[in-house]
Amino acid sequence: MSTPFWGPDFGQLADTDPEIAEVVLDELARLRGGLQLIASENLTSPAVLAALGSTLSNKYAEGYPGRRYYGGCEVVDRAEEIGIARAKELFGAEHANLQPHSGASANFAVYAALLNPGDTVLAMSLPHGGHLTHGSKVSFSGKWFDVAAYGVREDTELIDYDQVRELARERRPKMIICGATAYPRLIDFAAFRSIADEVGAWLMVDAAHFIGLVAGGAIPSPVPYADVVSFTTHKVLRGPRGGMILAREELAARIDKAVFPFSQGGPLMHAVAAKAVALREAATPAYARYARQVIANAQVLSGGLAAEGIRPVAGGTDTHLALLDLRELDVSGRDAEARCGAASITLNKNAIPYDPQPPAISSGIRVGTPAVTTQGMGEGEMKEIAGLIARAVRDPAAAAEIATAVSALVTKYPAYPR
Ligand code: DSN
Repeated sequence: MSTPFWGPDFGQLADTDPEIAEVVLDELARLRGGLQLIASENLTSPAVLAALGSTLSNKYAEGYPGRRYYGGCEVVDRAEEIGIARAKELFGAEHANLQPHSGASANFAVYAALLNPGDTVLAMSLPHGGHLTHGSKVSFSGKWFDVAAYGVREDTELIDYDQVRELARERRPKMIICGATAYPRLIDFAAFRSIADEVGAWLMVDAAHFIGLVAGGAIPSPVPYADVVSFTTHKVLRGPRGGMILAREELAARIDKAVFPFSQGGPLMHAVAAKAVALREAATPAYARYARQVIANAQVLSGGLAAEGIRPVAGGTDTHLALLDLRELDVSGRDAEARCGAASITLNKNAIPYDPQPPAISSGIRVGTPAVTTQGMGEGEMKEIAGLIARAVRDPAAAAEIATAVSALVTKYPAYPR
């Protein structure tokens, strides 16, 4: 490098703004001090953080590489071109757009590219594991589009593909969405493709939760089946907070125009560069091992909780997350989340399919292994964690004792080792 890197300097932050410096340090201490089991979170690498905390944040770069509305974009163009090339290669995609600020922004752009307000969309219902942007009335998707919702079968808790086909025949959606936030099993993309083809619908796969497992070759890819694949970059994929869209070449211009200028302004070029870094990391053999270990860990954690009398929804997991039904224990998801929090275990309450409780209380919890696997934990630690979760949920009085055991674990497998 011809010039010195002007990167994150914590001393300057501490001098300029001690209040925010304290927040940053406290959050690092929180990450290091407990178990992070939120299935949609991970611990991104120092290299990704360095790109995020760089001077690329300064640049206005509306448009795309070589076609910008501002001068001086020749350097940031390189970051986006490198990132696009890496995304296309890693996922075998014909087109990639790295500019969406988030998963919701990416999904908004896909709707904008392929649909008009009032068009019909068929997507998984939120209470059965879908996402707000898949047709919830409180999001643009449910307010501006006509949404038909499929779910999981009550007996198997697996996606009811017969229901998907029947609803598609009856409602003739213009777009079908698959992908979920709380579905632990693999999705049959070929079945969705066949249903979409039968009714002439676009197939959008929201791969936010599992794209990191796809990147590591640990589960099948939706790319050969979908017209468009949207995702966030910060979950298993372990990149910066943000979104991305992959598409067939014939949809490239529509997707790009829907991101900018239709729904976003200037791209966050520091985030685009950080996404490129994450894609490079995800193309390594070490990352492929990581992705496989994330699943192995989730399976042991889910099995360990089952052995403790906590029922895994859908009988277990093929992915990075498990959804647990707490009704046998007579503890709500809300109380379980609080009890685990008191024991330094961070996880979230979650609706289970056919949940008798409202979402703010819920009957389940969701656990995921991306972060603890990044910390180097394996199956042995997952067995121990299953026991700690079960005890924390059952016995609020044991919180301090459990927190001591958690502290021993995270001292051995630290987040962001010093
Ligand atoms: N908030 C994410 C999750 O936790 O699954 C989805 O957007």
